Amino acid sequence: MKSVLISQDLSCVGQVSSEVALPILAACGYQVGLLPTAILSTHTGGFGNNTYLDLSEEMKKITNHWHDAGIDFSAIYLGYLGGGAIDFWLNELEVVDNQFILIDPVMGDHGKLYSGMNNEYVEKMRQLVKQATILTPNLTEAMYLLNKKISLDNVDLAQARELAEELIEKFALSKVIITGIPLNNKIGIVGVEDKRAWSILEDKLSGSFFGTGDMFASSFLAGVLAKKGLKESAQIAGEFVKIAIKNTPNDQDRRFGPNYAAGLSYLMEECKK
Ligand code: PXL
Repeated sequence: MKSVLISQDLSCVGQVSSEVALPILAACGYQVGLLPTAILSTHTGGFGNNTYLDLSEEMKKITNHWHDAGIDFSAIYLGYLGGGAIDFWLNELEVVDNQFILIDPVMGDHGKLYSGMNNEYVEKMRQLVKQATILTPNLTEAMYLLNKKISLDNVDLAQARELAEELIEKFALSKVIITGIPLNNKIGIVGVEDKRAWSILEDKLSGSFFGTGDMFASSFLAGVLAKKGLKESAQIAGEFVKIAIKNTPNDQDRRFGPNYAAGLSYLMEECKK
C-alpha cells in the first residue's frame, strides 16, 4: 500500500487543505499520514478573525518520533504551510533523497496573495519549489513565483504554457501543471513535462468556491500515485471537482467549499482502472 504524508494546515472549518486531502487520498486506498503545519479556526478567506496556532516546533518532535519508530512515506504532499512550517520544510527537504514530492505552492488566487501571506513567504516558496517532483501552482501562484505582473483576464493557453516553461527553467524542475487559467467561458489547465506540453479545457461552472484548488491537487495526486499519466490525472481531477460543484446547492455559502463527497465514488473507480 502506498503511503502519503500530507503536510498542510488544519483549518477546522471551510473544507480546505488537510480537511479534504486526507479523505480524498484515503478513499483512493492510500495510507495517509498527516503532519499538520498550523491549526486555524477557519481558513483565511472571509470568516473574519481566524485563530492561528503555528505547529512548526511540534512538527520537529513528531518527525523525530517517526524517525525513531522507522516510519516513512513513499510520497510527500505539501500545500498551504504557513510561516513557521515553510522554514521547517526548507530544512527537511534538503535531506530528503529520491522521494516523490508534490508541491502545491498554495499562496493566493485571483491575482492576490491570501490574507496573512507576504513577499517573504513567496521568496521562501521560490526556494522550496526547487525540490518538487511535480509542481501545481494556479495561475496567480505561477506569477508570484516568477515575479510577473500579468492581467489574469488576458492570459491564453500559449502564454500559460510559456509560464510553465519559465517555472521549469527558473527552478530546475521537470514537471509543472498550471491550474485555474481563466479563459472566456472555460477554465484551462496546462502541463509541461520533460519538454512536452499538453492542455485541457473544462467548462467554467458558476461561482468560485474555496478549497477547489486543494481538491484538485489531492485528486490529481491520487491519479498520479495510481500510475496514471499527468494529463489523465489532471482530467480526472478536473472532473472530480466538477462533480463536487454540480452537487452543491447554488445558494450554499461559498466559503464552505463544494460537496467533494459527491465525486468520491467517481474518483475511486478511476483510480482502480
Ligand atoms: O485553499 C487554500 C487555503 C488553505 N489553507 C488556508 C487558507 C486557504 C485559502 O484561503 O486560508 C488556511
